Amino acid sequence: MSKYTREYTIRMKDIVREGAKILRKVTDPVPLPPREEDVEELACMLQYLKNSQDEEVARRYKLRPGVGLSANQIGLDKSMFAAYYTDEEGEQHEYMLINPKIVSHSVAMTYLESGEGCLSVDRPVQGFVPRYQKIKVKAYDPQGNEVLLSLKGYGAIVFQHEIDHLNGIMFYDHINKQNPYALPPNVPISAL
Ligand code: UDB
Ligand code: ZN
Repeated sequence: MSKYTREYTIRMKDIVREGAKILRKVTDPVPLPPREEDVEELACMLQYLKNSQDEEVARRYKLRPGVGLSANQIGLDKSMFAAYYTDEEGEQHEYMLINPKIVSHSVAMTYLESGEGCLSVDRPVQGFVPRYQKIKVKAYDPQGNEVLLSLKGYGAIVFQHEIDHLNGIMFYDHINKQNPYALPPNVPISAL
């Protein structure tokens, strides 16, 4: 039995911070169908996100409210992430995804007006993080079934942030080094 059973509550102390090597390597693919242990870990990751967005629970356990969490952020070298967020239309979404890959994306880009942060980064980082406005993602669900998802806007930003983690990429790698508020030229890009 792994450390991350259904009973196991992920806390801030379990979240790996920048500087750790595991955040800079490409994570290993998860063999399919996933083992029960992998699925339990994913469920714990999703539960962290739900707990962290519940004001009472977040206060009691001092959780930073999160919308996405990748397995390497809790020290697991596995290609999987959980996401839990409300989109710009007010729809709530939750995902537990294994071996996700972006299979296509729009030319148009977007970025969060307020910039991005990261549960693994304990300092503010200024600047715009350009992301594709729309993406199609191929992944596997906890049952081991292939899923093809279309994301746009905020959901697309969350997925790109998490899929980057699984490839050892941090959000600030995308910020322009000369001017953190510069945006890619010759590309349609609008703020979110
Ligand atoms: C986050 N949270 O979870 F609109 F309830 C960020 C942090 C870094 C600020 C904790 C976040 O955006 N929370 C949020 C936003 C809302 C409503 C709400 C909670 N992440 C996830 C992360 O670090 N994953 O690895 C960073 C986001 C920046 C862009 C997408 C992911
Ligand atoms: Zn992050």
